[in-house]
Amino acid sequence: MAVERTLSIIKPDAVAKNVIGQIISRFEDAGLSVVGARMLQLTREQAEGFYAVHKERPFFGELVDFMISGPVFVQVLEGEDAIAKNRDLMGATNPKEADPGTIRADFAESIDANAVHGSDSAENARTEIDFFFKSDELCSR
Ligand code: RTP
Ligand code: MG
Repeated sequence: MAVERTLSIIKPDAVAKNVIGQIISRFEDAGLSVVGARMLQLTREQAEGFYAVHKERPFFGELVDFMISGPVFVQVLEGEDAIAKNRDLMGATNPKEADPGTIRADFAESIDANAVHGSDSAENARTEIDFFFKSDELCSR
């Protein structure tokens, strides 16, 4: 397994619930490290650009409205097999279908307000990390 980086977003619902720290602990306990992070309020243009791959989907409008409904916490996680490991820790997109003990099972309310985003491939991880961070804003251990 290779050391990888992946983009994680703690979405507005989880930020509003004040569980940023609890979610980061899940990542750290699984062997992932935060190598860059910041809190921001996405603009509509940023949210539309970030989720452009979904722009033809019926849920696109709701997804963008939700992602700009409050601040988000964006972070880059680094570690062995980080992309798949993050997806495993997140759980299924719909929290009702997420395995017990996953972040979405424990912190999410609905398929829209589902607590976290995680990159789903190495190529998308690179694109998504570059969307939010300059290289000198990321620091490996
Ligand atoms: P994410 O991109 O946020 O990490 O989530 P994901 O890979 O598990 O799911 P994806 O298919 O990429 O969808 C992105 C987000 O759109 C919302 N969604 N709503 N109503 C629906 O059928 C539906 N499907 C997806 C979710 O909030 C999902 O996280
Ligand atoms: Mg996705």
